[in-house]
Amino acid sequence: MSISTTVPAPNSKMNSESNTKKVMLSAVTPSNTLTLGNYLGALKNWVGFYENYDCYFFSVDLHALTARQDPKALLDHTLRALANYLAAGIDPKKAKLFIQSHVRQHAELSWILTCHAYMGELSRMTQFKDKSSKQGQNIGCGIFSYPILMAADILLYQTDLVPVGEDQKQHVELTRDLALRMNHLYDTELFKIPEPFIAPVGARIMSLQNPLAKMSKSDTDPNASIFLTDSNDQIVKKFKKAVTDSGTEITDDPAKPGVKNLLTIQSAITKKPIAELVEGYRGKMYGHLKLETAEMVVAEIGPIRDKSNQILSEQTELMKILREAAQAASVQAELTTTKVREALGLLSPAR
Ligand code: ATP
Ligand code: LTN
Repeated sequence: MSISTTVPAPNSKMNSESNTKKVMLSAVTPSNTLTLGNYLGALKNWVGFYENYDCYFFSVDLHALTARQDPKALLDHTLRALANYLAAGIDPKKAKLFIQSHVRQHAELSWILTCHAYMGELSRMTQFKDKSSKQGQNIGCGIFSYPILMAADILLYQTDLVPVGEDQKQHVELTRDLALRMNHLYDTELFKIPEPFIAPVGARIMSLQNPLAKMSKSDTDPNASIFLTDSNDQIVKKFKKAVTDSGTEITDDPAKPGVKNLLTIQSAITKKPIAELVEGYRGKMYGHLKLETAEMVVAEIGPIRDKSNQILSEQTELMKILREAAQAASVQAELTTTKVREALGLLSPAR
């Protein structure tokens, strides 16, 4: 499979047959407040090149149910994620921003795909292995079939490109396998075969407390992750406490994962190559690196936090955006599900 690490050339953004824009789609699970990892690995890339695509960006509330959620917190996180998308720079006139459960076809297609997926392929998903090992004896079925719902999200809209962080590559590969299987079984092009877009830098931001583990919004150590709700002071404090490595020299060395993580964060924000950043730190101490990284992060995500709070305080406008986008997304979703129902011998209901 070819993995895009550069944005496709402008002339490839059109579907040649229909002369319409290609489709870009992505989502974040509202299992907690979004982190700097979600921002640099996902959101920042969406913002970077969404304007030339027909875009679907949503908050996957049904995915969040794979772990027990406090209902009020789930609602807050679902809306805050969408406010973050807007605050990060996505124009709701140019992209559809909505809540997954508002488009019922996601759940419907997910069931149909479930009946075409294999236990073996799902048990090989590394995220399933990681997450199920933390759930003790009663492992939820949702955590097992989670990638199928993600495949439904993607395939419903005949998606071309899926910008995600490194950890989601395997799920997009499974999506491709399911799409190819269905197209072959029913001898018709039910689904487009999507490609992941993994940014060359920032696709895997590590925990500030354990630079060998991914920064994750469900990490129980509050100092491990920078949240998009953190105050400027909290951001600076967390970076000051960040685990670095033995030694004093600032180099791009796999044996210094803590230092490398801070350089990666800077590189993802400034777009400067890590080698150039390292040059600028010659003769400087880890303390400089931590403080300057904190300042860059404050400058990058501080305005997004403030704008998100403002959007959430005027919820009528947000609700209008979500309602209209869900209606528009439902039209495309229904076209795909009707095609699938016909191919499988399911009678579509009269509308
Ligand atoms: P959870 O802790 O609930 O599993 P998460 O923080 O891992 O959540 P997801 O909702 O699974 O985040 O991911 C949303 C998007 O952010 C995906 O595209 C994912 O690849 C990306 N992403 C998540 N964590 C990171 C990270 N540490 N670095 C870069 N990208 C990330
Ligand atoms: N599983 C993804 C979130 C997700 C997603 C999607 C990402 C759900 N549906 C569709 C891209 C496209 C995750 O990051 N945990």
